Amino acid sequence: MTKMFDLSVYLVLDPDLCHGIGMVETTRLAVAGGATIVQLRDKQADTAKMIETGRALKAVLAGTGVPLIINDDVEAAIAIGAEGLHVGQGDMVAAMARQHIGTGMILGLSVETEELARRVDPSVVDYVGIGPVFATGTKPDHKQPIGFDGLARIVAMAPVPAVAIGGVKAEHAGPALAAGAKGIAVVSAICGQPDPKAAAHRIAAEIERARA
Ligand code: TZP
Ligand code: MG
Repeated sequence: MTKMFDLSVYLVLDPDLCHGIGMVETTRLAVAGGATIVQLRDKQADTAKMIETGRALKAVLAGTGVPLIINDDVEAAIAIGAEGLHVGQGDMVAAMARQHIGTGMILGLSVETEELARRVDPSVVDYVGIGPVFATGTKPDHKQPIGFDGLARIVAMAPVPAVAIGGVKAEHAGPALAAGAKGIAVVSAICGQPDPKAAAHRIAAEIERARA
């Protein structure tokens, strides 16, 4: 099965950072600016809340072609009819997640080391999120930052496309792509920004520039 997804401008939502205008409006604006994929990540929400928010996001994404990925909640991802699921190393193991969601949904996995990247099964996992590139306040429990050197080493071991995450801003699109990533995943570079559309557009433009 061919799964179409574009990791270029990967918006990861955070309910606290998005609280001003909310996750749904942030998503609408970010996609208007060029976000290519959106993840609902709400570590405090229960499944019912994830489903409620996810359905609202699905509605705002309808017709845009931008896939919705649900973080760490298989049941919600299925109930929402989301395009994908993302799991971390502490979450349900990827092979098990794949069994639950079936072959048609996108499955993303967070990897923090070369060894974890090497162990990724490309028949199970569609993409990896690699990081944190930099220290970030958005994920207080993050692992040791890897920098662009670490990113390049880990990307090289991964058998599937990779997106760089962790303290990444528009100006890091160039070095992230040079390290082999297909795009950058951002929370605070879009969520809570005064103009999320312009913020997403700036990232999209930097990605294009890096590819030119
Ligand atoms: N995983 C690794 S770092 C991170 C996640 C979810 C947070 C990234 O947030 P920001 O604001 O883009 O640094
Ligand atoms: Mg997790």
